[in-house]
Amino acid sequence: MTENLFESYALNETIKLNNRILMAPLTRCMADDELVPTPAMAEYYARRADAGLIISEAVIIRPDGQGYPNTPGLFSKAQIAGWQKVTAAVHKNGGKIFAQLWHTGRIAHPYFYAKDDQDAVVLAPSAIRLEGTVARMRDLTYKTPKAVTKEDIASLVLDYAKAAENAMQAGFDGVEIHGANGYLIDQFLHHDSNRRQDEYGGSSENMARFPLAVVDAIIDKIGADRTALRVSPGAYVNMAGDARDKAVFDYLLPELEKRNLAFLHIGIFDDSMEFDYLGGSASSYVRANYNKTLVGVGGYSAETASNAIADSKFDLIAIGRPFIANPDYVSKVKSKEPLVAYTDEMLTSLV
Ligand code: FNR
Ligand code: 8K6
Repeated sequence: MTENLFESYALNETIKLNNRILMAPLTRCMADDELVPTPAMAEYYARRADAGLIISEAVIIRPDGQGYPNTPGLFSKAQIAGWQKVTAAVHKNGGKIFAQLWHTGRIAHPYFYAKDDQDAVVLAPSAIRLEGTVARMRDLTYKTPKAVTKEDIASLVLDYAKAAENAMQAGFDGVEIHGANGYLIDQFLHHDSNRRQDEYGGSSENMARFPLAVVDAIIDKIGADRTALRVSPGAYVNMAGDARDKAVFDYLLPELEKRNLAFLHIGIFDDSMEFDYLGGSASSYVRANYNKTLVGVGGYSAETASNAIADSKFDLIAIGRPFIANPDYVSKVKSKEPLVAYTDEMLTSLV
């Protein structure tokens, strides 16, 4: 039984989805050296246009947000023009696509944006380095970031809003703010990475201040009906968990609910993971504290997703790795054809 996945779903008055299956954001590191999306990327997304909604791979809002090679941007004219081709190709095939807006914070590396500048900084809420090296570039060790000043914060908020405007100019149907997976916005929301003592740290309200400022600035530019957010209340990547984090999300979720976002999306690789301090899985915790459209994700098959939606665990499902392996995921599920299994080797080419 997977019929409920093929019901249409209105996010709001503006955006109606043909089905409940979202393509999850999937970084592919295939943009050109100016971080412009290529024609091959337009074809890759167009092949997946029968998803109810595609969420693009994470797109950096400005150069110092880059933490991996060849991740696309949305801050130059050429990047906007490149994305126009992607969105046109998806729309031509009857699909919808949101841009995922990204700044990696302390996961950024100057190698990507300031190769010759020894003094180039990495920005984060606090000057706390993540142990380890950049995925795919193991000789690059993470740097100790600079704790952002209030001026840095103001400029980041402006640049998020500008990137959202650029996304609209590029023809996207909306944006999903990447507030998950231990990147900049998430770094403010967890005690492991936010040790600030000013109005951006310490209390739950202070730790949520920058994330909410970004949300509000984007809503102001493009409207709440086209604005979504991904969050990771359970720290599971690029971050250590802290029982005090729950209070931050207890405060954040009702604040988000007031803002009438298009949807809220969980950031997790495996939703069967339980977090002691959340009292269960990330999705069950968010569902209990947030009453609007929720997107589940993380290790679901069409069948388990359909059951979870039937049980009201969330409203929409995002599918990641199976969509890499099966461009025709939606039609295969609908016609009950077998799926190709995902393998990491598939990341080396865009199919
Ligand atoms: C991801 N994921 C991810 N998440 C995100 O918010 N932005 C991103 O750009 C990426 N990039 C990315 C690349 C690759 C290669 C993988 C495998 C994953 C996480 C992704 O959206 C999703 O949450 C997980 O893949 C879990 O869903 P599945 O794959 O079990 O359906
Ligand atoms: C949490 C989202 C992370 C986005 C990072 C992008 C880097 C991609 C790495 C994915 C890991 C999969 C395994 C690597 C196989 C390499 C084959 C080239």
